[in-house]
Amino acid sequence: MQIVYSADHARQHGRGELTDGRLMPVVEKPARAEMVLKRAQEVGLGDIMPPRDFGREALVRIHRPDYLAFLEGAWAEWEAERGGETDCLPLIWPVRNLRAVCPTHIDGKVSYYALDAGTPITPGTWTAARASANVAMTAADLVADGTRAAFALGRPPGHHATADQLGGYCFLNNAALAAQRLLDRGAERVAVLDVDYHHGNGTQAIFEDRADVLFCSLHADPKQEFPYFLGHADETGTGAGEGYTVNAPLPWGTTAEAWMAALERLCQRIESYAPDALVVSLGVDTYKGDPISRFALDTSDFPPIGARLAKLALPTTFVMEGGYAVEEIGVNAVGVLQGFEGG
Ligand code: OKS
Ligand code: ZN
Repeated sequence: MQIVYSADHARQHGRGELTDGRLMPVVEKPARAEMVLKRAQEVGLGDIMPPRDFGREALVRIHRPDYLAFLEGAWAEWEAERGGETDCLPLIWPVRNLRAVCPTHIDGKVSYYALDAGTPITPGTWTAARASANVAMTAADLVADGTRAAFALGRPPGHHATADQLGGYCFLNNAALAAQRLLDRGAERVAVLDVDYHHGNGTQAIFEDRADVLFCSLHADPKQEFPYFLGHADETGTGAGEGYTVNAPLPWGTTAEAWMAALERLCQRIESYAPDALVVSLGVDTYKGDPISRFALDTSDFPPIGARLAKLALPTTFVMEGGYAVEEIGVNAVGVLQGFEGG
């Protein structure tokens, strides 16, 4: 399998995330991608190539121009106001009974453009996020060119990022950009299957009113788990997109057996949609040892996931999302891809 990778991911290294009432070391850190790369090399998964730069015109296919301008300039504004000692994090949101009018001061702006306080903007965020997006779009291009499958080995992840908001460690929606790239390269219908432990609220929001992208996700029930405010089973799409969003929320403690049964249902929906290509938001935070998650999949459960996806017989772009058990992330993520190639 062709692998796309950029060392620029390491430019995103937050100093802290607000979690459990404390500023804690970030879990979404450079070692994650390095461990996946190391494992891919160990098992000879495939050739590794750098991304090409798709530029701003590709990003505005999915993201709002004012959001991109914010992301590009946020660190400089923060540094000018606060010095460079701390990461840029929000503290107030335009929630119920407030108005979502974008402020001019960086404190207000970051709150307007963020959906949580766990996603630090750092000196390298803009560089790293663009590299991750370019990795995803390069992988999609390979698939558009006729490659059976490609793996976008990037971070920061993307599936929580919306057209105009960062959050859940995500800035640019890499999977959405990959799907859009496939459409722009001639696909008529693309399915996005999100197997990360968390609901891909950003991807769903981006495509909810469209029928040219089927969004399917299995994830921890938002009644119990981040991102809490999207990902329920009754969200089925809006307007022209009605019927093209499918959510399978699962309870804490979900085992491989129940998880695979849910995957089977989503795969059947994808088969009936008959897309031209598949994008997989590949998170392995479903692993039982994940430090922030509560599903019970074991390392041996990951290859069968890839094998089932291979049976869809679709040109497939895998885009790396979550997974925070750093010691096992390589074996688990590459395990899915090995299962795909063997299946
Ligand atoms: C805050 C928890 C934030 C969870 C972010 C989830 C990131 C992720 N302590 N998304 O797929 O893995
Ligand atoms: Zn996740």
